[in-house]
Amino acid sequence: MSDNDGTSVRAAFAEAGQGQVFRFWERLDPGERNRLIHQASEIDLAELEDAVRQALEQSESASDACSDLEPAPWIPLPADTEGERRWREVEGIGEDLLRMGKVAAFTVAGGQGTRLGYDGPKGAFPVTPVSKKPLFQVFAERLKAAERRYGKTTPWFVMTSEANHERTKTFFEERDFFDLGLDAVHFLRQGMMPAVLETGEIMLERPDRIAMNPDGHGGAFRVLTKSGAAKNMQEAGIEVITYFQVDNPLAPFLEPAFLGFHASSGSEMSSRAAPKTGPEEKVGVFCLRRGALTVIEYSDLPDELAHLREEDGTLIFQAGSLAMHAIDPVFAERVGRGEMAFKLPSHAARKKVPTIDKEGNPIFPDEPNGIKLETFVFDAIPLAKQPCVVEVARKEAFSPVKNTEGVDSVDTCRADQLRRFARWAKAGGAELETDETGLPAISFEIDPGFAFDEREFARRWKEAGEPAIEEGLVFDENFV
Ligand code: UD2
Repeated sequence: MSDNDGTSVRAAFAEAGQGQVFRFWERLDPGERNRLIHQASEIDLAELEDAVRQALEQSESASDACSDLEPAPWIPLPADTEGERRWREVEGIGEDLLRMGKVAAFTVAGGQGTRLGYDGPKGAFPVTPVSKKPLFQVFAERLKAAERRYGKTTPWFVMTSEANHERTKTFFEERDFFDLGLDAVHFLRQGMMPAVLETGEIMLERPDRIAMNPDGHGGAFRVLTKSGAAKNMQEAGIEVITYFQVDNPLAPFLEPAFLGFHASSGSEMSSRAAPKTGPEEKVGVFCLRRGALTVIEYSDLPDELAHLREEDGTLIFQAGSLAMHAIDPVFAERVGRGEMAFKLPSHAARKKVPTIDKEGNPIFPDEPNGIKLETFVFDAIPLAKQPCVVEVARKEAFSPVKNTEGVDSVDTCRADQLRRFARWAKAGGAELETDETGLPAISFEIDPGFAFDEREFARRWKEAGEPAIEEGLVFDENFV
């Protein structure tokens, strides 16, 4: 702030057509004025204007942008011995990266989780079927298991936002960082953007407060750069950032084969995909647009393209994005700096934004009344060299908790975890009753601390004397 009464900030806002931000100025007390000026001075008005213009143009031209799309090629799961050989080869490359400590994990956990209606950081949500371990613990245990297996600590970066940063940190502190060690976990608070009206005017949440929201998961690049984390990673010899969302307890973010494909193809950003469950599934789709690999979000993919099918019934645009990527830290830093050729586009999300009326009384709208401006991490893919897409078996890798009921809910996630445990147990030789969907008749749990994958489960279960699997049994780190 260059002046005590905020004159220059207010003048800059007035000049940018945003003078309404200070419309209650006369009735604010000195403390409120200070807070508002402080908040306003953190907004880059030129960047905001750019973002608004672009986001609004993009909403208008979304269908044009889809006029020349083709389905994207991907590396399929191994289907024959040659495929298996190739996967084993790249698996070795990925294992070497883990062994040499060249991998960092990155979780986006800055979202507001409104659909789940959970009051707390989403990563604190109890997710496992028996011991109700929170999502963060599941990931921490996978990191621990990798450390035991490869002998190197994989640093973990957790992206938070203003709304949940403190609570997320406290959650980890109270649980002693799940034994990962204080130095292995890093919290990065993502940036915020003001909410705007269709006219581009900044909205107020209170007479002395601008309505702000997290800048989208694309903010990952910016915070990695601004905080110096991307640079520190490079100095520490990190070559791959393995990116995943906090809502998916099955996320195979340390799977060596994927890391290996990424590293061996010279890719700056690689992604995982699985065939969509149907045209309506709410996941983005990998496409080629004028030859460039890109993700088209489900809401932007025209219905007629989403429903196109091959003769055998498979969807033509079938490569669903599961929001898992491998990213080169040098590339991340370049995107985070936001220079011309590496600038992520802004998207407009029309949402219910708590605001105030002309008199300053609070309004909690029933309908969308404002625009949140966000960038998306997958918009970096067309900016990357040699981006590649690698298939993953959905049942092993993807079951997000997003809703209280229905698809992607607490129940579907619980059932998918149980199906995975049952598959591993049966493959290892255990007797277990399951229904036609593979759901076991009993609830039990295999924690990452016990087994990292199916092969490890079989070995440890045998070593433990092939115990019978009963209701409520938890195979955890200490199980013998
Ligand atoms: C996302 C993808 C969708 C598909 C699906 C898979 C988008 C726009 N769509 O849908 O294509 O891959 O996931 O599950 O991403 N987050 C932040 N900061 C933010 C906003 C979000 O950290 O400012 C995190 C959030 O905590 C969550 C993740 O990003 O972990 C995804 O956000 P979402 O739940 O809004 O995305 P969704 O389910 O619409």
